[in-house]
Amino acid sequence: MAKMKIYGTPTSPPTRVARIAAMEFGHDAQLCQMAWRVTPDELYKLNPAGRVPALEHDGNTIYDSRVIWLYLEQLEDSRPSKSVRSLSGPDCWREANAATLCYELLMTGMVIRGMEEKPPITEHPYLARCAERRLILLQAIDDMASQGWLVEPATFGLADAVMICATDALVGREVINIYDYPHLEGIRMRYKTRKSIAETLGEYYPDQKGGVSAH
Ligand SMILES: N[C@@H](CCC(=O)N[C@@H](CS)C(=O)NCC(=O)O)C(=O)O
Repeated sequence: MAKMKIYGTPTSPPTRVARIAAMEFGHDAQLCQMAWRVTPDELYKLNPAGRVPALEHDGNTIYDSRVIWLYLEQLEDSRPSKSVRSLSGPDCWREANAATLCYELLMTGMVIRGMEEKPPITEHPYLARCAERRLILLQAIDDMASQGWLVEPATFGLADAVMICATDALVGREVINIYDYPHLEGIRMRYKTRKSIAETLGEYYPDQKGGVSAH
């Protein structure tokens, strides 16, 4: 069988979520670099939405990191480590809400960054709306974390993965100070040594810096 492929970029947070999923479920996926600014047509052929990540496996092309996580979770030859929490079971909806808020946080970073590209749209009211949403989300997710979220501290799930990828991108681009969110920082620290988290971390160069100050 052909090797599993994930199309995306090393610093794309949702691409990282997909790569984390592959590692957590015991698959050796190849990252195929696909920059939407450089090769847009190639990407549209793969995913009509023109977004990364996309997963290629066994004749299937799956897009959207959340769906990729679900796909891999249900794959017959997936071998998750014991600590990987399933999205089914009693905590399913709590986990789903947590993951949704973490995805919303991830999207605020991308919208702000996209709107700040050249030519910049620095005055657009939606920019302020996203910056506001980001602050409220960070506070809400930090509060959830302080109450024993993410579902069960000893386990690792989609919500943790998305939170870590979203906040890594914000911290790496110096948009937020993570110490303002001590419970999130605690969870990030706990997972810093997790192989999938450590091995998928991209480098944020100064010219990639985007977003507006969170303060
Ligand atoms: N909901 C999607 C979001 C994917 C996404 O927006 N990826 C960004 C890269 S980080 C992208 O492809 N952007 C291209 C664009 O905005 O046109 C997922 O979770 O996979």
